[in-house]
Amino acid sequence: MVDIRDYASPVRPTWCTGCGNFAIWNAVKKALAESDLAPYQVMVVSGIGCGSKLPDYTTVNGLMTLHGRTLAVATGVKLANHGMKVVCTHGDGDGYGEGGNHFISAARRNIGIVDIVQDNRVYGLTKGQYSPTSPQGFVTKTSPQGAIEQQFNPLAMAIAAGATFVSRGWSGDVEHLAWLIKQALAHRGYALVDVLQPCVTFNRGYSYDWTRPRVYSVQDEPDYKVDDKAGAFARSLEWGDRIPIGILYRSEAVPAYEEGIPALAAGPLVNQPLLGKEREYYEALKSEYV
Ligand SMILES: Cc1ncc(C[n+]2csc(CCOP(=O)(O)OP(=O)(O)O)c2C)c(N)n1
Ligand code: SF4
Ligand SMILES: [Mg+2]
Repeated sequence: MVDIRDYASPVRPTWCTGCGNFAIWNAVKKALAESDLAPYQVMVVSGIGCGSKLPDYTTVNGLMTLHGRTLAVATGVKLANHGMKVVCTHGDGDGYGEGGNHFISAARRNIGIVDIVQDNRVYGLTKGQYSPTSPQGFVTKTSPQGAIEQQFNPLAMAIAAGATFVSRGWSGDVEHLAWLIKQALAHRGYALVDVLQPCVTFNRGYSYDWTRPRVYSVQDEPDYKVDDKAGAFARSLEWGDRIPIGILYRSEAVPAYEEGIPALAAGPLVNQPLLGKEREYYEALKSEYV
């Protein structure tokens, strides 16, 4: 039986006191342990940003990549070893800004990745520039007259792009978030977990006190149909006094990308014998370095 302490690392986080990343970190570890996944069975891929430091603080296979390239690298990891649970933890700037095209591609491919986006609606690490999910009019040092662009809606985009698991959690409720991540881990294909996360240093507008009275779980709504795509899309547009969290959309009808690749039918690539040129290349490298 896996215990949450199996994921404990002696490395202490450098996040600001009160940062929502602490709750996300705890929810990730809790969900992995409760899914009975041992650290060696999981790869956590991140980018560059405050939230992207999560694998550093967790005893797990971890890979910090380039800003915006988290999903691209995670796709490679999944194809090299689809027996592994691949989890991404990265910010809204990383996932929806520079990584925006990878987000759409992962959703439409339905590749088996759990994509946890630490959505503080700001560039935290680089000290507070507006991000795609910042509201219009958001005043920062680089937008003194307020951000001009419209706020990006990741849930609506994910549904439109063909994602089969679209959800939102928030870092003020670790129990609910851990449950959500567990559901995402059990999903076949791409699973988005957008997490509303206060950045207490650079985005004070979205505080815990602002968010708490607004969020409600769609799973608590009578008659909510999680497989109703049009209904989920309509719900994803809700923002303001009422903000839906929970699993907005889930479909098990679409096979995962890795299930459709003939070369993977014989098992994960890492377990398959090397053939032809690849074998020669491997032998040459081995004789040089081993
Ligand atoms: C290719 C590249 N572009 C830009 C940067 C600069 N940069 C580093 S982190 C970051 C934004 C971080 O914001 P987000 O992804 O939302 O993460 P947060 O810090 O808010 O958790 C940027 C623009 C970089 N390091 N590399
Ligand atoms: S700057 Fe914001 S996101 Fe980064 S650690 Fe501090 S509170 Fe968290
Ligand atoms: Mg951010």
